[in-house]
Amino acid sequence: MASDDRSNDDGRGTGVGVATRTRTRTKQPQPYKVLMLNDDYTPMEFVVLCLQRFFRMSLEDATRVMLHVHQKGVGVCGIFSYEVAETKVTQVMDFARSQQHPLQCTLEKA
Ligand code: TYC
Repeated sequence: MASDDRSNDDGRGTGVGVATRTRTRTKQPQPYKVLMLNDDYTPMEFVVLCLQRFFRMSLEDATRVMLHVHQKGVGVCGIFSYEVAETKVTQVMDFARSQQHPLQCTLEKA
């Protein structure tokens, strides 16, 4: 019917409509936490640099997260899709290994 707001009739009397309805039951991607683990050897400055470089943290936020990990043993760097989380873990681990630091970074379901 022409007066129905939900009609997709093109209004030009052609009887032609456009299919605009789409399914809304899409699934959100499962989020993943990237975790930084404490160790006794990696310099604090290096951890702060990683948090700034790979997680785009300010110096203040990076220092706060690094100290949390240093004191509690583990801390969250951020929450991402699986693909992004895995990329961040690889970037941190590759950089740490290249500088011969034993820093460990991992991911888990949020
Ligand atoms: N515990 C390290 C030190 O005393 C610092 C450190 C912090 C290492 C956080 C790893 O994820 C880490 N030098």
